[in-house]
Amino acid sequence: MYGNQRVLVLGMGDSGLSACRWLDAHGATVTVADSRQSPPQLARFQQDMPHMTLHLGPFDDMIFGGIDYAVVSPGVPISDPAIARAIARGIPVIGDVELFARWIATWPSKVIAITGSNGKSTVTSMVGHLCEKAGLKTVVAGNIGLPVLDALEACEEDRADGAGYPDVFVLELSSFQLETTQSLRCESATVLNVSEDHLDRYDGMDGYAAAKARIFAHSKVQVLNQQDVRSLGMQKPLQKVLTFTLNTPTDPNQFGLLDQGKGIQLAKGNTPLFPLIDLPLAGLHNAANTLAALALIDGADIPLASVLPHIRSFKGLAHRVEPILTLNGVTFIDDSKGTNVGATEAALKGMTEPVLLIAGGDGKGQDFTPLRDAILQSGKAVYLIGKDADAIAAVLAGTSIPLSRHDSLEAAVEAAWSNAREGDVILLSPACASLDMFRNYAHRADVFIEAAHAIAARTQG
Ligand code: UMA
Ligand code: ADP
Repeated sequence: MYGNQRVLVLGMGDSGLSACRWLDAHGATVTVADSRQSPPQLARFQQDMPHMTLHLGPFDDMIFGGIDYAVVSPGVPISDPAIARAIARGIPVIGDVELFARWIATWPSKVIAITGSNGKSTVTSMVGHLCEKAGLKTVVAGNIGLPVLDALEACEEDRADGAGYPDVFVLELSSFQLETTQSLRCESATVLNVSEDHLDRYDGMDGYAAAKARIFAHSKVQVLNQQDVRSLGMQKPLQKVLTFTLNTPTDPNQFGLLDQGKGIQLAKGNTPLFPLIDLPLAGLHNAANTLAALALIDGADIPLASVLPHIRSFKGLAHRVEPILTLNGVTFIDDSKGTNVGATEAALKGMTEPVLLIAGGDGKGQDFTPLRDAILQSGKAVYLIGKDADAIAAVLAGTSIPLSRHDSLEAAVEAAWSNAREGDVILLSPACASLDMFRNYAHRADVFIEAAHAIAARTQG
């Protein structure tokens, strides 16, 4: 398929490794570059693809010599000077999702695509769960963790074994991936919400939102958040639109919450679909996520009746407002995936108990101001860690909320525990990326959980 093509893969993380494997398996001549001296998948790459040339260190013009196009990893900004010069010279620079989109262009499979600042992974896995349980051959991939080209390779192996095409691909796409995607055709797609994130990579919110809006370039049905100005503003003329809201639906194409006197129901227009009280995931933001998931499924022409019975069995994902343990009436909650202000606001708003909040890390250029009201509403004290601890402290200046700074997450957990009283919650919801102190958000969660268990062992032992 790619015979005679000379391709440069930029980045040797999960996406880069999958692109190398895929292109190599389908006949391309591949070279690789990573701007670091020791990229994460180096050992694996050297073992699996010893025949490929690898350049390490800052990108330069040389690496683009003689190539037909470059496949850039999502973590690599296309504004990198050497990449920008290559684009200016007319060298195509695409991402792994674009390679995926071109390959499946003639397949009968439906694509449902999800982006947004928060809730992407929850909605993606919920849609995947519902489709799978409804009996559809379903593949979930993308930013959620499985690179799309690894998913595609598995599909090709299945097809070779006679298994046929998937019925549906459910893709979580980041703004980074969307920047380098042009031809993805979706049955239905959504931008769940837009709040500040990744402002270390974009000039401002407009650029960040514009990257997300690219998901609608060739989408048959748009699913928009009626309560999010930027999402709603992405409506394209003449395109079929379904919306979702936490208010009463005002038109037949709106998913929302309906109260007809027999308990609040998730509904489409006037049609009740599912009792709110039976949702397995806590927090109103998860009701919004479920409404979005149902709208995406409906928009993809999959009968809602086939998925509704399976909402109850969706258990949610780890590290998203996940209770870990309760000790002497104090509950430790892990929201390590709360990596931006919008997520931490949602977590705080969902709490009815007094909260001892552990926050901080790499703020990625965000404005922390919206945290002030959310913390004033349910916060009892704040324990700050990481690079941007001072920036969070600054937005709480002048409030009576006690603040302290800590050199480690373990020390913050200990301090929170020593101030906690029965009925309190100790919530890790950092509003920041973890990379200044941890390998990733899961590592940060592990440290929090271990610290909670250590306190429990000591207290109970
Ligand atoms: N990097 C360099 N130089 C390089 C290449 C990468 O410094 O030459 C750095 C990047 O700046 C980044 C890190 O390496 O900090 C990883 O980048 P990558 O593109 O190699 O990442 P992958 O391992 O391929 O993982 C990517 C997504 N990561 C990013 O977009 C940063 C994963 O999403 C995704 O699961 C995976 O592809 C499969 O599709 C993670 C993520 O954090 C979960 N996404 C961001 C988010 O959700 O907010 C966008
Ligand atoms: P993403 O993949 O977009 O990062 P996740 O589903 O992994 O989203 O959730 C990330 C964080 O955002 C978690 O802290 C979660 O509790 C919170 N969250 C989930 N859905 C929403 C939403 N609709 N609005 C605000 N915050 C949300």
